[in-house]
This record gives sequence, structure tokens and C-alpha cells, in this order.
Amino acid sequence: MFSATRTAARTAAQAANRRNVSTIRETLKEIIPERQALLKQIKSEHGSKTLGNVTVEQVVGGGRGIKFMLWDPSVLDAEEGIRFWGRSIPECQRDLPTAPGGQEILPEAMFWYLLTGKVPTAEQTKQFQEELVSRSELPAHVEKVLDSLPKTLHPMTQFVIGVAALNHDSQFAARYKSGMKKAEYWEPALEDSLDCVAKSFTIAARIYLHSYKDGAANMAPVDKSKDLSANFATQIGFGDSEGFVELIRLYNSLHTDHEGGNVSAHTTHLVGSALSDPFLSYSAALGGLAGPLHGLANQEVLRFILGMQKELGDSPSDEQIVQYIWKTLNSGQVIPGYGHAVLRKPDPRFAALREFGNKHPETANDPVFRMVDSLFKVAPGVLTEHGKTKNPFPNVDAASGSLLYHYGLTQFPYYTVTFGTSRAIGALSQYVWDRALGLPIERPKSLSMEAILKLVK
Ligand code: HAX
Repeated sequence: MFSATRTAARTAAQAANRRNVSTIRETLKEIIPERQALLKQIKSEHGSKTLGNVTVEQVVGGGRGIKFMLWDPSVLDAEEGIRFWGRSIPECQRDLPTAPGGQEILPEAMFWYLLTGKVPTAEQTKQFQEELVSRSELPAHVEKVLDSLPKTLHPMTQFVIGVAALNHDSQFAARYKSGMKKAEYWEPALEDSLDCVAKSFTIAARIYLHSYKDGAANMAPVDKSKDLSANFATQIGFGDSEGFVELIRLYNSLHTDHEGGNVSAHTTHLVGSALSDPFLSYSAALGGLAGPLHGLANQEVLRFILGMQKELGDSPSDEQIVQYIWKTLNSGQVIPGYGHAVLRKPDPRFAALREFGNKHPETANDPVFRMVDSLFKVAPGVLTEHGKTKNPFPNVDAASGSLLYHYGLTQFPYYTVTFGTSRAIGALSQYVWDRALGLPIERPKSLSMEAILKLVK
């Protein structure tokens, strides 16, 4: 086992003791038996009840709407958007701790909240932040692997490789090999998940320096007094911009979780159900996040917006934008950042990012951000007229890239990496619960076309 991890866990426990603050382990230890009992009750009292029939269209249509898996930290409503343990995004913004002097939710606080369903105190957040930051250093072999990859390799491919290589020090894998009991699974799952989240930020920074700067040899060391987002910003060279640091905090809090059925969350859950450790499970999820219909859409949005700006200039009329959208649709392409498999209203994550852009004078007047706003005014109407998409409204990816671009993070093939640091927080929170609840290996039924015909006749 990577000894820095053991030291981080021990130091965190000692610091928590000194301050008389309960640690994440103690908090989970208290909650887990209650949730285990609830699941047992659901199974014994309601196990044979149905939650709706499955149509043939759902089977051949990507499983839309089939109620199929257990996922506790968040639930998505088609009209209202996401709720994290029952709280909407504005409610999370109201209730969760921010950095001293900051206004945006700290991703560390969101991580605690997603893991436990309880809002952490400022003290718990501080202690948890210190623990995560002290876990964020990378083992030498991971640094070596990352630095040896071609600079031209897509940043998401580098991310997949970096996270998979962390599996070398997995406590879950080591304890499983030595015969751990099922009731103990959640503990090393938690240790690995904390490591995976913390180290993902450092992997992300290293990839940026490797791909777009002179390499990571002189990467700034982790500053243990700062949060993960501030460290990440410093390491990639944007630490002096308080606006950028706040954006990274917000971005990493908003993208964490979007219930369990999306590709990256579901992949983590599926791969984890085979008792693959958190690193292997999340590395597989990153491969899904790298798809253009999922997380890569934030890269595609920027490409789309910059293409439009190049063709139409900084202040196109609504009519010009409408024509540009039609041209894109008529050439058979999708409008990136619009549409959603579940949502049927504008995504509240988009609303939160748009609000961020509008409340900061420097971003509010940025031509690329203004272009995102102009697109939002007309695109839903065009997509409705086009008549294909079930949801003509913007999703989370519609605004995020323009804000990163404003602050100088202009390399848009990198944008999905910033999504990936965040999604680890939500997907691995459920991974810990999957092990705590002893959920079985996932194995739904598939059907051939002949079998479908036989069943419906
Ligand atoms: N532009 C043009 N056409 C679109 C569209 C868009 N933005 N969104 C959906 N459509 C089309 C679909 O391609 C589909 O066409 P076909 O029947 O020819 O296949 C039709 O409308 C019906 O699709 P749908 O049922 O409304 O949407 P799906 O559930 O199948 O797909 C997607 C949801 C998000 C993949 C889809 O809306 C899309 O491709 N959007 C653009 C890419 C994007 O922004 N992805 C990010 C989504 C959020 C996310 O996961 N972020 O990580």
C-alpha cells in the first residue's frame, strides 16, 4: 500500500481528535447500519412489487426510463432537474460550506455531503479538505507513466491511464486478496475512493502541463493549507485568478452526480459490481465520459461557439445565429450542449454556471460567454421547430467551456478532464454505498431480436 495514504488517514484522524470533529469514517460508520436496515426492510416488505413494465421500445432504445438500479446520493427529475440527497442546486449553494472569503460550494463539502447525506460543518469540511489534499500526491510510477505518454494523446485517454495506474496501490484489491469479509468492503472502498478523488486533481494538472506546457517536472508542490481546486489552479498556472479558482470550485461541485443511469456513473457502478476496485471502476467510467454525447460535449460546445464566432463575428444577430444552427442541423450534426436523455427543461447546472458568468463583470462581458447566452435565446426555438429532440434546452455542457475559456484555459480538448475530476466525487460516493449495502454483481437480461419477437407474439 502507498504509505502516504496511510499517513494521510492517520493524520486526519489525529487532527479530528484534537479538534473533536467526527471524521468521514466515523460519520459513515454511524449511518451505514441504518441504511442497511432500510434496504433489508425494502427487500423483505416490497421485494415482489413491480415498478412498471418494460416496453420493447425501451429495450431497443437505450433503456430510457427503466427503473433499474439503486442510487442514493442524487435523483433527477425531468422537469425540475437534479436534487442531491433531496436538496436542489440553489439549496446546496445556500447550505454547503464555501472556502473562507469565497461564495461557491467547496467540492470537498459536496463530497462529504454526497457520501453521507449530511451537510458537513465548517470544521468537518476543513478537516476533510486537509485529508484529501494530503492524499493528492501521486505515486512515482503514475507520474512516470503520465510523463511518458505522447503529448498529442487525447487528455481523456491520459486520464484513463493515470487513474487505472493508481490501482497498483489499491487497498480494496489488496484486502480482497487477503480474504476480507464482505461487511468490511466499504472501508477500503472509502480509502481508495478518497485517494482516487484527491489524486485525480493532481493527475489532471499533470496532464495539462504535459500536453500544453513544458512538462510537469516543475509542477508546484501541493499546498496543504489550500483546497483541491486552489491547488489544481496553481499547478496549471491559474492560481492568481480568484475568479478561476471559484469557477473550478463551482464546476467541480455541480458536475459531481446526476443520478445513476448516465454513462459515467453507471459504468462506475457496473464495473464496481464485479468488485473491481475504485480506480479500475472509475477509469472505465472516464472512457464513457470521453464520448461526445456525454462529457466530451463541453469540448464540442466550444468548438461550435468558436466556429460560429469565426463565421459571424462577435455580435451576430439572432437571425444569423438561427441560420447557423439550421446549417449545422441540416448537415446532420447535433447542436452540442443541447438536449438530454432525461431532462425536459433547461438544466439547473447550466443555470448555475450562467449565473456565475453573469454575476462576474469580467465574464459577463466576454464575447464568447455572450455568444453562449445569445445561442440560449434562439436554439430552443430552432430545435423545437426541427422537431427531433425531446428536449430542446441547454444541458450542463452549454456554458461551462466558455467560462474556462474566458479565464485563459483555452485548450478545449482538455475540458472533459475538468468534468472527470468532479464526476469521481459522485460516482465513487455511490461506489462506497454499493459495497456498504452489499449490492450484488450487475447482470441484467439481454434479448436477441428473435427472442423479442417470440416474447411479443
Ligand atoms: N441537436 C440535434 N439533434 C438532437 C439533439 C441536439 N442537441 N439532441 C437530440 N437530437 C436528436 C437525436 O440525435 C435523435 O435523433 P435520431 O432520432 O435521428 O437519432 C433525436 O433528436 C431524439 O433524441 P432524444 O431522444 O431527444 O435524445 P437522446 O436521449 O437520444 O440523447 C443526448 C440525449 C444528450 C445524447 C442528445 O440530446 C444529444 O446528442 N445532445 C447533443 C450532445 C450533448 O450535448 N451531450 C451532452 C449531454 C449531457 C451530458 O451527458 N453531459 O455530460
